[in-house]
Amino acid sequence: MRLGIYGGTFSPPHNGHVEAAEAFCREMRLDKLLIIPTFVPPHKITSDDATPEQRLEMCKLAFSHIPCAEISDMEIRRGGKSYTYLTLEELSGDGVELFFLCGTDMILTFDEWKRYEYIFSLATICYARRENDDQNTRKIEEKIRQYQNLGAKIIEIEHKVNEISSTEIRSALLSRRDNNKLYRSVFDYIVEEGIYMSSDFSQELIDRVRALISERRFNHTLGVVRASEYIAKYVDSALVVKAKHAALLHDVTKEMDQASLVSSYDVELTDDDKKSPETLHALTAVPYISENFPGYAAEDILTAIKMHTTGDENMSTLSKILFVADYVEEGRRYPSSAELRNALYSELAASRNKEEALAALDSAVVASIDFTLTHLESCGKFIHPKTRLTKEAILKKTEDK
Ligand code: DGI
Ligand code: FE
Ligand code: FE
Repeated sequence: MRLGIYGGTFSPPHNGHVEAAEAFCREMRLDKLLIIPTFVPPHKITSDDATPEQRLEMCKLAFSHIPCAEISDMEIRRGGKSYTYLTLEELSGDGVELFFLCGTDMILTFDEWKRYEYIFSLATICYARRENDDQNTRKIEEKIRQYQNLGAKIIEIEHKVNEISSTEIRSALLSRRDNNKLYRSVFDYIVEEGIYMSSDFSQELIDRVRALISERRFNHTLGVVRASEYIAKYVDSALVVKAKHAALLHDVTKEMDQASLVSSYDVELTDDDKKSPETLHALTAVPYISENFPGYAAEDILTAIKMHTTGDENMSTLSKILFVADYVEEGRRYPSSAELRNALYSELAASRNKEEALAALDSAVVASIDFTLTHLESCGKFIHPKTRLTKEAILKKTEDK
Protein backbone atom coordinates (compact mmCIF):
# COMPACT_ATOMS: atom_id res chain seq x y z
CA MET A 1 0.00 0.00 0.00
CA ARG A 2 1.24 3.46 -0.91
CA LEU A 3 0.46 5.58 2.13
CA GLY A 4 0.85 9.38 2.04
CA ILE A 5 1.28 11.56 5.13
CA TYR A 6 0.36 15.22 5.20
CA GLY A 7 0.80 17.02 8.51
CA GLY A 8 0.15 20.60 9.56
CA THR A 9 -1.59 22.80 12.08
CA PHE A 10 -4.54 23.30 9.72
CA SER A 11 -5.91 26.25 11.63
CA PRO A 12 -7.91 26.54 9.47
CA PRO A 13 -7.39 24.15 6.54
CA HIS A 14 -7.65 26.26 3.37
CA ASN A 15 -7.72 25.86 -0.41
CA GLY A 16 -3.91 25.80 -0.63
CA HIS A 17 -3.82 22.76 1.66
CA VAL A 18 -6.55 20.99 -0.29
CA GLU A 19 -4.83 21.59 -3.64
CA ALA A 20 -1.55 20.28 -2.24
CA ALA A 21 -3.27 17.15 -0.90
CA GLU A 22 -4.95 16.49 -4.26
CA ALA A 23 -1.67 16.86 -6.14
CA PHE A 24 0.08 14.59 -3.64
CA CYS A 25 -2.52 11.83 -4.11
CA ARG A 26 -2.44 12.11 -7.87
CA GLU A 27 1.30 12.42 -8.43
CA MET A 28 2.29 9.70 -6.01
CA ARG A 29 -0.66 7.45 -6.93
CA LEU A 30 -1.45 7.02 -3.26
CA ASP A 31 -3.78 4.30 -2.05
CA LYS A 32 -4.40 6.25 1.06
CA LEU A 33 -3.61 9.75 2.32
CA LEU A 34 -3.51 10.48 6.02
CA ILE A 35 -4.12 14.12 6.97
CA ILE A 36 -2.57 14.58 10.40
CA PRO A 37 -3.24 17.81 12.32
CA THR A 38 -0.30 18.41 14.65
CA PHE A 39 -0.61 18.79 18.38
CA VAL A 40 -0.41 22.45 19.47
CA PRO A 41 0.70 23.01 23.06
CA PRO A 42 -2.11 24.59 25.13
CA HIS A 43 0.00 27.65 25.93
CA LYS A 44 0.20 28.46 22.22
CA ILE A 45 -3.56 28.57 21.90
CA THR A 46 -5.45 31.75 22.68
CA SER A 47 -9.11 31.75 23.65
CA ASP A 48 -10.13 32.58 20.08
CA ASP A 49 -8.20 29.77 18.39
CA ALA A 50 -9.65 26.49 17.21
CA THR A 51 -9.54 23.57 19.64
CA PRO A 52 -7.97 20.29 18.47
CA GLU A 53 -11.47 18.86 17.99
CA GLN A 54 -12.45 21.82 15.84
CA ARG A 55 -9.30 21.47 13.73
CA LEU A 56 -10.11 17.81 13.19
CA GLU A 57 -13.66 18.62 12.21
CA MET A 58 -12.56 21.35 9.79
CA CYS A 59 -10.10 18.92 8.18
CA LYS A 60 -12.94 16.46 7.66
CA LEU A 61 -14.97 19.16 5.95
CA ALA A 62 -12.06 20.33 3.79
CA PHE A 63 -10.48 17.05 2.72
CA SER A 64 -13.23 14.44 2.76
CA HIS A 65 -14.07 14.82 -0.95
CA ILE A 66 -10.63 13.35 -1.74
CA PRO A 67 -11.45 9.65 -2.14
CA CYS A 68 -8.34 8.22 -0.48
CA ALA A 69 -8.06 10.83 2.29
CA GLU A 70 -8.55 10.08 5.94
CA ILE A 71 -8.16 12.43 8.91
CA SER A 72 -6.04 11.14 11.77
CA ASP A 73 -5.96 12.38 15.35
CA MET A 74 -2.81 10.41 16.19
CA GLU A 75 -0.55 13.42 16.84
CA ILE A 76 -3.20 15.28 18.77
CA ARG A 77 -3.82 12.17 20.89
CA ARG A 78 -0.11 11.61 21.42
CA GLY A 79 0.35 15.19 22.65
CA GLY A 80 3.75 16.71 23.26
CA LYS A 81 5.94 17.81 20.40
CA SER A 82 4.65 16.34 17.13
CA TYR A 83 7.82 14.52 16.06
CA THR A 84 7.51 13.27 12.51
CA TYR A 85 9.80 10.29 13.09
CA LEU A 86 7.41 8.97 15.77
CA THR A 87 4.41 9.30 13.45
CA LEU A 88 6.20 7.58 10.57
CA GLU A 89 7.50 4.85 12.85
CA GLU A 90 3.97 4.14 14.07
CA LEU A 91 2.63 3.94 10.52
CA SER A 92 5.39 1.86 8.99
CA GLY A 93 4.95 -1.86 8.58
CA ASP A 94 5.02 -4.78 6.18
CA GLY A 95 3.56 -3.98 2.80
CA VAL A 96 3.34 -0.25 3.53
CA GLU A 97 5.34 2.27 1.54
CA LEU A 98 5.37 5.69 3.20
CA PHE A 99 5.42 9.04 1.41
CA PHE A 100 5.83 12.21 3.39
CA LEU A 101 4.71 15.57 1.97
CA CYS A 102 6.59 18.72 2.83
CA GLY A 103 7.08 22.23 1.46
CA THR A 104 10.38 23.64 0.16
CA ASP A 105 10.84 25.71 3.27
CA MET A 106 10.81 22.46 5.22
CA ILE A 107 13.30 20.82 2.81
CA LEU A 108 15.76 23.61 3.51
CA THR A 109 15.72 22.95 7.25
CA PHE A 110 15.10 19.22 7.25
CA ASP A 111 18.50 18.51 8.77
CA GLU A 112 17.35 20.31 11.92
CA TRP A 113 14.50 17.83 12.44
CA LYS A 114 14.80 15.29 15.18
CA ARG A 115 16.25 12.00 13.82
CA TYR A 116 15.99 13.13 10.22
CA GLU A 117 18.25 10.37 8.94
CA TYR A 118 15.88 7.86 10.48
CA ILE A 119 12.98 9.68 8.76
CA PHE A 120 14.83 9.19 5.44
CA SER A 121 14.92 5.45 6.09
CA LEU A 122 11.19 5.32 6.86
CA ALA A 123 9.64 7.36 4.06
CA THR A 124 10.10 8.88 0.63
CA ILE A 125 10.17 12.66 1.03
CA CYS A 126 7.89 14.43 -1.43
CA TYR A 127 8.15 18.16 -1.75
CA ALA A 128 6.22 20.82 -3.58
CA ARG A 129 7.78 24.15 -4.51
CA ARG A 130 6.25 27.44 -3.55
CA GLU A 131 5.09 29.79 -6.27
CA ASN A 132 7.77 32.32 -5.44
CA ASP A 133 10.86 30.37 -4.50
CA ASP A 134 12.61 30.17 -7.87
CA GLN A 135 15.55 32.13 -6.47
CA ASN A 136 16.06 29.29 -3.99
CA THR A 137 16.56 26.63 -6.67
CA ARG A 138 20.31 26.24 -6.14
CA LYS A 139 20.00 26.02 -2.37
CA ILE A 140 17.25 23.43 -2.65
CA GLU A 141 19.18 21.30 -5.12
CA GLU A 142 22.23 21.42 -2.88
CA LYS A 143 20.25 20.32 0.16
CA ILE A 144 18.63 17.51 -1.76
CA ARG A 145 21.99 16.19 -2.96
CA GLN A 146 23.23 16.31 0.61
CA TYR A 147 20.22 14.30 1.83
CA GLN A 148 20.51 11.83 -1.05
CA ASN A 149 24.07 11.14 0.00
CA LEU A 150 22.61 10.09 3.33
CA GLY A 151 20.33 7.64 1.54
CA ALA A 152 17.20 9.78 1.29
CA LYS A 153 14.65 9.18 -1.46
CA ILE A 154 13.32 12.57 -2.52
CA ILE A 155 10.74 13.36 -5.19
CA GLU A 156 9.47 16.71 -6.41
CA ILE A 157 5.74 16.90 -6.94
CA GLU A 158 4.49 18.74 -10.00
CA HIS A 159 2.49 21.26 -8.10
CA LYS A 160 3.16 24.89 -7.25
CA VAL A 161 2.00 25.58 -3.73
CA ASN A 162 -0.47 28.39 -3.72
CA GLU A 163 0.82 30.64 -0.97
CA ILE A 164 -2.09 31.41 1.31
CA SER A 165 -1.46 32.88 4.71
CA SER A 166 -3.46 31.50 7.61
CA THR A 167 -2.86 34.78 9.46
CA GLU A 168 -4.60 36.69 6.68
CA ILE A 169 -7.46 34.21 6.65
CA ARG A 170 -7.95 34.53 10.38
CA SER A 171 -7.85 38.31 10.07
CA ALA A 172 -10.62 38.24 7.44
CA LEU A 173 -12.62 35.83 9.57
CA LEU A 174 -12.61 38.28 12.47
CA SER A 175 -15.06 40.29 10.41
CA ARG A 176 -16.82 37.13 9.31
CA ARG A 177 -15.51 37.74 5.81
CA ASP A 178 -15.19 34.85 3.43
CA ASN A 179 -12.10 35.62 1.37
CA ASN A 180 -12.66 32.73 -1.07
CA LYS A 181 -9.70 30.85 0.32
CA LEU A 182 -11.76 28.43 2.38
CA TYR A 183 -14.25 25.77 1.53
CA ARG A 184 -17.78 27.02 2.06
CA SER A 185 -18.47 24.26 4.58
CA VAL A 186 -15.31 25.17 6.54
CA PHE A 187 -16.26 28.83 6.54
CA ASP A 188 -19.82 28.04 7.68
CA TYR A 189 -18.49 25.79 10.44
CA ILE A 190 -16.11 28.55 11.65
CA VAL A 191 -18.94 31.08 11.76
CA GLU A 192 -21.28 28.67 13.50
CA GLU A 193 -18.71 27.77 16.14
CA GLY A 194 -17.43 31.34 16.44
CA ILE A 195 -13.80 30.25 16.00
CA TYR A 196 -11.16 32.98 15.44
CA MET A 197 -13.80 35.61 16.20
CA SER A 198 -12.90 37.04 19.53
CA SER A 199 -15.75 37.01 21.98
CA ASP A 200 -13.93 39.85 23.74
CA PHE A 201 -14.54 42.25 20.86
CA SER A 202 -17.78 43.28 19.25
CA GLN A 203 -18.05 43.02 15.50
CA GLU A 204 -18.51 46.76 15.33
CA LEU A 205 -15.32 47.46 17.27
CA ILE A 206 -13.25 45.21 15.03
CA ASP A 207 -14.66 46.69 11.85
CA ARG A 208 -14.13 50.25 13.02
CA VAL A 209 -10.50 49.62 13.96
CA ARG A 210 -9.89 47.84 10.66
CA ALA A 211 -11.23 50.84 8.77
CA LEU A 212 -8.74 53.22 10.44
CA ILE A 213 -5.51 51.44 9.51
CA SER A 214 -3.90 49.59 6.64
CA GLU A 215 -4.20 45.84 6.35
CA ARG A 216 -0.57 45.44 7.35
CA ARG A 217 -1.06 47.53 10.48
CA PHE A 218 -4.27 45.66 11.28
CA ASN A 219 -2.47 42.33 11.10
CA HIS A 220 0.23 43.72 13.40
CA THR A 221 -2.55 44.84 15.75
CA LEU A 222 -4.04 41.34 15.81
CA GLY A 223 -0.58 39.97 16.54
CA VAL A 224 -0.30 42.33 19.51
CA VAL A 225 -3.75 41.19 20.70
CA ARG A 226 -2.57 37.57 20.68
CA ALA A 227 0.72 38.34 22.38
CA SER A 228 -1.03 40.47 25.03
CA GLU A 229 -3.44 37.69 25.84
CA TYR A 230 -0.62 35.19 26.06
CA ILE A 231 1.48 37.35 28.40
CA ALA A 232 -1.48 38.50 30.52
CA LYS A 233 -2.56 34.94 31.21
CA TYR A 234 0.70 34.39 33.08
CA VAL A 235 1.26 37.70 34.83
CA ASP A 236 -2.32 38.52 35.80
CA SER A 237 -5.24 36.71 34.24
CA ALA A 238 -7.62 39.42 35.48
CA LEU A 239 -5.96 41.72 32.93
CA VAL A 240 -6.55 39.55 29.84
CA VAL A 241 -9.60 41.40 28.48
CA LYS A 242 -8.20 44.87 29.22
CA ALA A 243 -4.88 43.93 27.64
CA LYS A 244 -6.66 42.75 24.50
CA HIS A 245 -8.65 45.97 24.25
CA ALA A 246 -5.54 48.10 24.76
CA ALA A 247 -3.77 46.05 22.08
CA LEU A 248 -6.60 46.38 19.58
CA LEU A 249 -6.60 50.16 19.92
CA HIS A 250 -2.93 50.95 20.54
CA ASP A 251 -1.98 52.02 17.00
CA VAL A 252 -5.29 53.48 15.74
CA THR A 253 -3.75 56.88 15.03
CA LYS A 254 -0.43 55.54 13.71
CA GLU A 255 -1.23 56.24 10.07
CA MET A 256 -2.96 59.59 10.59
CA ASP A 257 -1.38 63.02 10.27
CA GLN A 258 0.08 63.65 13.73
CA ALA A 259 0.33 67.42 13.36
CA SER A 260 -3.41 67.75 12.70
CA LEU A 261 -4.28 65.48 15.59
CA VAL A 262 -2.00 67.42 17.92
CA SER A 263 -3.61 70.70 16.98
CA SER A 264 -7.21 69.51 16.87
CA TYR A 265 -6.98 67.80 20.28
CA ASP A 266 -4.63 70.36 21.79
CA VAL A 267 -2.17 67.64 22.78
CA GLU A 268 0.59 69.07 24.94
CA LEU A 269 4.01 68.12 23.66
CA THR A 270 7.36 68.48 25.37
CA ASP A 271 10.43 69.45 23.37
CA ASP A 272 11.55 65.82 23.56
CA ASP A 273 8.22 64.65 22.11
CA LYS A 274 8.66 67.08 19.23
CA LYS A 275 12.11 65.69 18.51
CA SER A 276 10.80 62.11 18.25
CA PRO A 277 7.93 62.13 15.75
CA GLU A 278 7.68 58.30 15.75
CA THR A 279 6.46 58.43 19.32
CA LEU A 280 3.61 60.89 18.77
CA HIS A 281 0.97 58.38 17.71
CA ALA A 282 0.96 56.98 21.25
CA LEU A 283 0.11 60.43 22.63
CA THR A 284 -2.50 61.35 20.01
CA ALA A 285 -4.23 58.00 20.47
CA VAL A 286 -5.38 59.04 23.95
CA PRO A 287 -7.76 61.90 23.03
CA TYR A 288 -8.69 60.14 19.79
CA ILE A 289 -9.85 57.01 21.60
CA SER A 290 -11.60 59.06 24.30
CA GLU A 291 -13.62 60.77 21.62
CA ASN A 292 -14.21 57.93 19.17
CA PHE A 293 -14.21 54.84 21.38
CA PRO A 294 -15.55 56.17 24.69
CA GLY A 295 -16.66 52.71 25.76
CA TYR A 296 -13.01 51.57 25.81
CA ALA A 297 -11.47 54.73 27.18
CA ALA A 298 -10.82 53.40 30.69
CA GLU A 299 -8.00 55.27 32.42
CA ASP A 300 -5.69 52.25 32.70
CA ILE A 301 -6.13 51.34 29.04
CA LEU A 302 -5.41 54.89 27.90
CA THR A 303 -2.35 55.07 30.13
CA ALA A 304 -0.98 51.83 28.71
CA ILE A 305 -1.51 53.09 25.15
CA LYS A 306 0.11 56.43 25.96
CA MET A 307 3.23 54.63 27.19
CA HIS A 308 3.42 51.96 24.52
CA THR A 309 6.23 53.48 22.42
CA THR A 310 8.66 55.06 24.90
CA GLY A 311 7.62 53.36 28.12
CA ASP A 312 7.56 55.35 31.35
CA GLU A 313 9.31 55.41 34.69
CA ASN A 314 6.14 54.28 36.35
CA MET A 315 4.49 51.51 34.40
CA SER A 316 1.55 49.39 35.48
CA THR A 317 1.54 45.69 34.67
CA LEU A 318 -1.01 46.39 31.94
CA SER A 319 1.33 48.98 30.39
CA LYS A 320 4.24 46.57 30.45
CA ILE A 321 2.17 43.85 28.79
CA LEU A 322 1.25 46.13 25.90
CA PHE A 323 4.79 47.50 25.61
CA VAL A 324 6.33 44.05 25.32
CA ALA A 325 3.53 42.52 23.22
CA ASP A 326 4.02 45.31 20.68
CA TYR A 327 7.65 44.25 20.35
CA VAL A 328 7.38 40.46 20.35
CA GLU A 329 4.23 40.10 18.23
CA GLU A 330 4.67 37.26 15.69
CA GLY A 331 4.28 39.48 12.62
CA ARG A 332 7.37 41.55 13.47
CA ARG A 333 10.07 40.89 10.92
CA TYR A 334 13.23 41.74 12.83
CA PRO A 335 15.15 38.81 14.34
CA SER A 336 15.42 40.43 17.78
CA SER A 337 11.64 40.17 18.05
CA ALA A 338 11.57 36.40 17.56
CA GLU A 339 14.55 36.04 19.86
CA LEU A 340 12.87 37.97 22.65
CA ARG A 341 9.53 36.23 22.08
CA ASN A 342 11.08 32.78 22.39
CA ALA A 343 12.97 33.77 25.53
CA LEU A 344 9.96 35.43 27.16
CA TYR A 345 7.43 32.75 26.27
CA SER A 346 9.58 29.96 27.61
CA GLU A 347 10.31 31.89 30.79
CA LEU A 348 6.58 32.52 31.24
CA ALA A 349 5.76 28.86 30.63
CA ALA A 350 8.38 27.87 33.22
CA SER A 351 7.29 30.44 35.81
CA ARG A 352 5.84 28.97 39.00
CA ASN A 353 3.92 32.02 40.18
CA LYS A 354 2.93 35.59 39.28
CA GLU A 355 6.11 37.05 40.76
CA GLU A 356 8.31 34.98 38.48
CA ALA A 357 6.12 35.80 35.49
CA LEU A 358 6.32 39.51 36.35
CA ALA A 359 10.10 39.30 36.63
CA ALA A 360 10.20 37.73 33.15
CA LEU A 361 8.01 40.56 31.86
CA ASP A 362 10.29 43.17 33.44
CA SER A 363 13.37 41.72 31.82
CA ALA A 364 11.54 41.63 28.49
CA VAL A 365 10.78 45.36 28.83
CA VAL A 366 14.48 46.00 29.42
CA ALA A 367 15.55 43.72 26.58
CA SER A 368 13.17 45.30 24.09
CA ILE A 369 14.40 48.77 25.07
CA ASP A 370 17.98 47.62 24.55
CA PHE A 371 17.12 46.42 21.05
CA THR A 372 15.27 49.67 20.29
CA LEU A 373 18.18 51.78 21.57
CA THR A 374 20.65 49.90 19.41
CA HIS A 375 18.36 50.37 16.43
CA LEU A 376 17.78 54.09 17.04
CA GLU A 377 21.49 54.73 17.62
CA SER A 378 22.40 52.95 14.41
CA CYS A 379 20.13 55.26 12.43
CA GLY A 380 21.32 58.27 14.38
CA LYS A 381 17.88 59.16 15.67
CA PHE A 382 17.07 61.23 18.70
CA ILE A 383 16.29 59.04 21.67
CA HIS A 384 13.39 60.11 23.81
CA PRO A 385 14.69 60.37 27.41
CA LYS A 386 11.71 58.34 28.62
CA THR A 387 13.02 55.30 26.79
CA ARG A 388 16.22 55.19 28.87
CA LEU A 389 14.43 56.24 32.06
CA THR A 390 12.03 53.33 31.71
CA LYS A 391 14.88 50.86 31.55
CA GLU A 392 16.72 52.48 34.47
CA ALA A 393 13.59 52.50 36.64
CA ILE A 394 13.03 48.78 36.12
CA LEU A 395 16.67 47.89 36.70
CA LYS A 396 16.66 49.94 39.90
CA LYS A 397 13.51 48.24 41.21
CA THR A 398 14.95 44.83 40.42
CA GLU A 399 18.16 45.68 42.31
CA ASP A 400 16.21 46.91 45.32
CA LYS A 401 14.49 43.56 45.68
O1 DGI B 1 3.80 51.63 16.37
P1 DGI B 1 4.64 50.41 16.23
O2 DGI B 1 5.48 50.41 15.00
O3 DGI B 1 3.87 49.15 16.36
O4 DGI B 1 5.67 50.38 17.46
P2 DGI B 1 6.04 51.59 18.44
O5 DGI B 1 4.83 52.28 18.90
O6 DGI B 1 6.95 51.02 19.48
O7 DGI B 1 6.83 52.58 17.52
C1 DGI B 1 8.03 52.16 17.02
C2 DGI B 1 8.75 53.35 16.42
O8 DGI B 1 9.04 54.30 17.42
C3 DGI B 1 10.07 52.91 15.82
O9 DGI B 1 10.24 53.60 14.60
C4 DGI B 1 11.07 53.33 16.83
C5 DGI B 1 10.41 54.54 17.44
N1 DGI B 1 10.86 54.81 18.81
C6 DGI B 1 10.74 54.04 19.90
N2 DGI B 1 11.35 54.60 20.95
C7 DGI B 1 11.82 55.80 20.51
C8 DGI B 1 11.50 55.92 19.15
N3 DGI B 1 11.86 56.97 18.40
C9 DGI B 1 12.55 57.96 18.98
N4 DGI B 1 12.90 59.00 18.25
N5 DGI B 1 12.92 57.90 20.29
C10 DGI B 1 12.56 56.86 21.09
O10 DGI B 1 12.93 56.85 22.27
FE1 FE C 1 2.82 52.04 18.14
FE1 FE D 1 2.22 48.66 17.50
